[in-house]
Amino acid sequence: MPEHFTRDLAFDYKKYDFPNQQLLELFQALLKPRMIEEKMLILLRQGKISKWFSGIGQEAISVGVTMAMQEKEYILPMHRNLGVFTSRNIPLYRLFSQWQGKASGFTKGRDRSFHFGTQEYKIVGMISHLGPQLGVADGIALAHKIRNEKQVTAVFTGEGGTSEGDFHEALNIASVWDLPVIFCIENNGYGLSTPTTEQYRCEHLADRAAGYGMESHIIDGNNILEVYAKVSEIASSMRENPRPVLLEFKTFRRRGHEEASGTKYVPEDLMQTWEKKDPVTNFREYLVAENILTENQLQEISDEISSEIEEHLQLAFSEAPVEANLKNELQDVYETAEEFKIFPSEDTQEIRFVDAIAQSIYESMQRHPDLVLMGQDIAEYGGVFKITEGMLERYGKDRVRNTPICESAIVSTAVGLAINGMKAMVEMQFGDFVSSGFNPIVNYLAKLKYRWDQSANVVIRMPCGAGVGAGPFHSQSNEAWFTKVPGLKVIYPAFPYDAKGLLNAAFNDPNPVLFFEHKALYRSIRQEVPKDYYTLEIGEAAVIQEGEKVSVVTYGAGVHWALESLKEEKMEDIELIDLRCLQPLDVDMICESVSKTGKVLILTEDSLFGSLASEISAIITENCFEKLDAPVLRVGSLETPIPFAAALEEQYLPKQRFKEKLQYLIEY
Ligand SMILES: Cc1ncc(C[n+]2csc(CCOP(=O)(O)OP(=O)(O)O)c2C)c(N)n1
Repeated sequence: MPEHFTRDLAFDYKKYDFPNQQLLELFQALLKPRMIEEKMLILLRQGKISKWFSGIGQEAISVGVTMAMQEKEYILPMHRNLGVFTSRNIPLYRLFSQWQGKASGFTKGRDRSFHFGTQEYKIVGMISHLGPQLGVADGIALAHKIRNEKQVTAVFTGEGGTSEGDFHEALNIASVWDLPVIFCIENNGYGLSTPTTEQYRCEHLADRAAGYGMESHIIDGNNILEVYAKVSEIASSMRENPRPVLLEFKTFRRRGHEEASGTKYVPEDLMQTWEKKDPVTNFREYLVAENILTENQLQEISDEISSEIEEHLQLAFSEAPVEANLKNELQDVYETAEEFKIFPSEDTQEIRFVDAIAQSIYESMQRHPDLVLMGQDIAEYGGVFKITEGMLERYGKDRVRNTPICESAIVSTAVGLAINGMKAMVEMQFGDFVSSGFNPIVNYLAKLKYRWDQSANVVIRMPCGAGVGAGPFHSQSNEAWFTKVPGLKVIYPAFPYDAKGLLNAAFNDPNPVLFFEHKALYRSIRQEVPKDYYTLEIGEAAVIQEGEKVSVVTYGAGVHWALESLKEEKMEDIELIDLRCLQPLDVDMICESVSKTGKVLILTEDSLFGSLASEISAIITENCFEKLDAPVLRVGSLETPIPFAAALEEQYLPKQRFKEKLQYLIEY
């Protein structure tokens, strides 16, 4: 017995029957993240690397799960899963450069630590918000399932993350849709400083699976062989019989939440208990005791890893820091859309706004066999506005999907579909409900391209707007929540022709697009629209009426209110601009018009404070000040929630105030 082998092992490794070579490979994979972390601790103390979330003592989970997966299968790790990255054989200098914010990393210095993904290694890293990636795993798995590829997807969360709504939503979707996702909970006792007793009240988190109608297993997360054996077996069975499985890995966080934050809230005896269960030492001692690993081999393996670490660290340290390049920063927020335009034919028919949208979806489903529609009640029922009626019969259940009521995880699922090579449309039942899916839109979707160069072809349709007596939660104009988030495109058409051409363009665009559809226009506005498929340019406004006296800049229902008022009040010579797209905004057309008329009124259905109208006003003041003959004026809804009763709603909306302000400007 070797000298250092001084105690009984914490695990019965013997019951697993793996060839020696495989055991050695597992050991090597297990040792690597440990040795990297030990080195990182030194560098951290020397101030040479930034913030670090230690996974010391938890490596068997990352390594065991990754080794049990096929290389082509996606893994979505968390902040303590270094072993996932090393087991996928990412060159260490790239990881080190990533942690130092250097160009050879994965985010060009734009994001830190493990906040990145890489298609090359089939890893999709976390965003700080923890929960959203569970839904992203659903989307990745859904794409595999639709393509019948027999692949599983593994996603990680800590036990703290299981308290987020995203956890519940993602597991529920995976269950309802039989998605082959391995949900891995690393239960390490603490979420930052919060112990499990203050995080949840069930005995085991695995017990929650029953509530989702899902299979679950509890696995000793410190026993590499148990992790590897069970996950291998479960993954093979899931490939043949697609279904989600919840795994709770019991383990312990032996270091502070982040290095330097300490562990003084953790009882000493707990630390000691778990130290004895260390996954690396126990496995090493077993292999040595069984003569599977000789002392010489152990030395060789350690030396090899050590010199790999040193060599790659030198590479990373010798790399120059990233330099700020304004052009690159700005151009990497959006994926460049391919030049793609299909001109409208002259064969037209008069249709309603709602029909134009339905036509676009129908034709786009035809053109893009990888486009998936998701939304509440959109399949058999056809959606609450009947826009997707008939799509299920035509395109089938795989591509036209009713969703549970879970906006957040459905947006995340759409992200996952896009990451795994498909296109997704999400219909918000009412645009108001987007608040429940806000996080993955503004944090995941919007930042993907900029962070790790991943485009996301996701269109979120937003039935919106007031004037239909629908009250505070079915009437909002919330476009300004999104126009200020770099990475999103925002389209808001006012006519059937634009709606069809722009929605078609949105499905072609590789960027996330929010597509606003005013409900009051659905069945009230008709227009001659080309029967065939065509696209319009995203980002071009339209002059609806030319004039010299005043420019009216508006969008959505505002265009129709303006047209009505101009007609009713016989206000002539007014230039009316329909923005059509709010992000990107056609600043040139706005400035051109204002330079010509010298007066401008910006009309929005939104409340004014912080609205797009305010932004446009600032743009005009900054760019066209010398051309102005009057103050830039805005008119919008009241600074109140949207009321239900007709008289209140009428007072809330800016229709009447628009006429008064326009008259004032004409006379100014
Ligand atoms: C939505 C959100 N809330 C809070 C935080 C801050 N935060 C980061 S990690 C963490 C603890 C996570 O605990 P757990 O999921 O158990 O993972 P562990 O760190 O233990 O591996 C907290 C509170 C966050 N990143 N995101």
